[in-house]
Amino acid sequence: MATQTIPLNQNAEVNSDKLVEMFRQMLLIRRFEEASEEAYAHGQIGGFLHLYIGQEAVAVGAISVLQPQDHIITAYRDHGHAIARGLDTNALMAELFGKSTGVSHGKGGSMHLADVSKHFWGGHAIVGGHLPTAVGLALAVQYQHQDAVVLAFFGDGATNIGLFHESLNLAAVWHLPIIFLCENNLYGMGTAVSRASAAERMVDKACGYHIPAQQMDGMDVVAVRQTMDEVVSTVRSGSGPHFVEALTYRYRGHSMGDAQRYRTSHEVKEWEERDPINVFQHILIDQGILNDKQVGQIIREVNHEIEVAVKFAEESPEPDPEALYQHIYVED
Ligand SMILES: Cc1ncc(C[n+]2csc(CCOP(=O)(O)OP(=O)(O)O)c2C)c(N)n1
Ligand SMILES: [Mg+2]
Repeated sequence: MATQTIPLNQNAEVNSDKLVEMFRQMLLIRRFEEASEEAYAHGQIGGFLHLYIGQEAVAVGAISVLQPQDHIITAYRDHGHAIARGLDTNALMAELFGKSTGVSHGKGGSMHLADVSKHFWGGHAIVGGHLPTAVGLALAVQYQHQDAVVLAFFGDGATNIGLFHESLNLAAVWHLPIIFLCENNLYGMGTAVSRASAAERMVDKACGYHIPAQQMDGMDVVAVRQTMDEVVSTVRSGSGPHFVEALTYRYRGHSMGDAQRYRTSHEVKEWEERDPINVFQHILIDQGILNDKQVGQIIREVNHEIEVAVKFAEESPEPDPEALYQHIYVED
């Protein structure tokens, strides 16, 4: 592999190893979700399953600039964030299958992936419900003088929830080290942003709280990394909260079984032409960072990792019925 760098800004460059790793992670997320889609169709996964396919560049680019001590929290479309944070794909797939070897012992499922050892605080099903928790994490960072920042992911729909506004307000009042990262994929379930939100640019909602805000191309992993590199450094140096809006798109329905009558297949196709993985693969090949053979090798390795994860999930035991009484709050 040729050693090359792609300039990000005056202070930061990404070397070829990092670029290849970001490519591998996006591919891993895509294959993980394609495999989970198949397992869902076979009845091996139950409940809700919200796929992140199309949005991979956001999680991978943003999380690539974090340090291990930084905190991440997200909503129910959480597979991509968990994989980008380095959670084990065996334990993640087992969680989707509801098995005891899952990251949440099979009790959380797709929407509640978490690993506290990696400062990955989940996976939350209530739209906007995790944002006060994100602010609480940032308050703890400030109070305990941790050398960390909090990165909170949420969708465009969450910005219409009261908790979102309370969270931005307190984060600004307390000058907390938090980055609000809104993934604007143009829809909240079957409702277009233009039909649900008075402000169509999510960044405009941060202005009322005097929080600096910017948009970025969420289909371009290098652009995401560049923006987030600057934002995370600023927040780490004590600037107070920042807001970033990633312009992105989900290729699949909101959840499994969505008939998608609210959008045309032409619209989906247009976004697929800007696919973050395909576009990045071409850039890496054009710049001589990878050749076709090396891309093939990465694809084989990723496919193998996912096959292993599915087998692990299939062969893992169901949780013991006794486990129903563990990890709950009880009063004697
Ligand atoms: C408080 C609350 N209201 C409604 C729902 C039902 N619901 C689940 S996902 C969703 C849409 C949210 O859209 P968005 O925030 O844009 O995230 P995306 O699904 O696009 O990633 C809704 C309304 C919920 N889970 N919680
Ligand atoms: Mg949305």
